[in-house]
Amino acid sequence: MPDATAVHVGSGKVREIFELDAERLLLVASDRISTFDVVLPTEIPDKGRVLTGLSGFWFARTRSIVPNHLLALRPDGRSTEVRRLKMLPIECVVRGYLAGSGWKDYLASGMTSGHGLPAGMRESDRLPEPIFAPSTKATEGHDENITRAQAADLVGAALLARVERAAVELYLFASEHAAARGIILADTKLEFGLDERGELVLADEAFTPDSSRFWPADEYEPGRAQPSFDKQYVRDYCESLGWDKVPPGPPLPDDVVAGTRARYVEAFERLTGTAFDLYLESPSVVLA
Ligand code: Q0Z
Repeated sequence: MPDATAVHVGSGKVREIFELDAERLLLVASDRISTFDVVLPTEIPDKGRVLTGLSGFWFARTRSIVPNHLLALRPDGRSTEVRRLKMLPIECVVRGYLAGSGWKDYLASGMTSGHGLPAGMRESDRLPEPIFAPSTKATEGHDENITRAQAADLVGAALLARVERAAVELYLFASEHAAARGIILADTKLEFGLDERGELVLADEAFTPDSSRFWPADEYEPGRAQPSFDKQYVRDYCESLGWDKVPPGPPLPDDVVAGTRARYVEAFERLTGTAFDLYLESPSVVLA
């Protein structure tokens, strides 16, 4: 629970945002899970702590690439105090593999986000180099891919160039770290803001399974959609029901909840090298 004085200022599908004072916000990650864009009625215990710990881990390790908004991780393991920034009006997707809307764009046009790609690529293939794919922030529904020219109209060409360099460098760092631990970080969505001095700052969450596609490297097989490291049991269960993917979503049985929790914890432990129980005792271990 946030302080009695914290004012709720926003909700995401699975997170809440509170105002602490003029300079600081509190981000709280719940245990809610969404699949096929629908939040399910059953929670995954500790999912919010896994995602908060992972973000903290990446923020601590990427500070020398770009400064970030993190001020403190609270003892509950699911709340972070952050600097309040002037957020840029674009989402910064970096794609290392051809999946999701990148794959759809490629099939339709041979391009994605204005980048021409080699002919004959298969679904889930690794891209020759990571692609910066900005999108607009939709208030509801899906973010819409935009070209770099459109993104430059929104934030200015000079700032966009800084953002692109930072986003690609961050992706390269995180994807190399993850690959060495058996997790393919296929793509990621980053958000940036400007601080009071006009410095570019990484905000929101960083390289969590909710903001990125995590694929198990040992099951990687291009030419098809890849299983999700974290949500595959949930998707398979939902598919087995023949649910139409229109809300409300189905409740999850205990074995699907337990299997999914175990996958989140496994991703946390592989990527951070820290036992999740240690994180629960002392969340700041991931910042060391
Ligand atoms: C992030 C979001 C969430 C709902 C605003 N450091 C910052 N400064 C200013 N604004 C934000 C941040 Cl992170 C900010 N969001 C996205 C997060 C719940 C929406 F936890 N919205």
